[in-house]
Amino acid sequence: MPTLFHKIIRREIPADIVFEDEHVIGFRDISPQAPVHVLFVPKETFATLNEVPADRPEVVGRLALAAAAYAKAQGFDEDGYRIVMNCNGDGGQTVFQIHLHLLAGAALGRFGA
Ligand code: DGP
Repeated sequence: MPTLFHKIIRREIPADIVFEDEHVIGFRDISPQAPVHVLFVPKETFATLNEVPADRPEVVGRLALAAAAYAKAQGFDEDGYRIVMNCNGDGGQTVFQIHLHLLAGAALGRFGA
């Protein structure tokens, strides 16, 4: 089932794309929760983290390392940043193509329920 994010990957709907390589695309979140809020999405389809097979850790690793590379390139590596992945309803996931949020550019508060 194609999601909004598949349409962004295929350039069928616009997005502010800030990162792309063979496996991952990164674009600004439409509803930013921090001064910098970028979503990193694999080009391969997985609805949630639950669907990533145990023998495919690179799917998640690539998202984390893409976020870290972008954060470093933007100068956020020393001050710091947050990466978050929501999974299913209680995790707050609303788009069912796996993605990692990168939040940066401000001191972020602790989070909880
Ligand atoms: P999540 O709740 O973890 O599934 O995060 C989905 C994020 O996707 C949410 O922060 C808002 C963002 N989003 C939803 N629709 C669009 C869109 O059309 N474009 C962009 N750039 N972001 C979107």
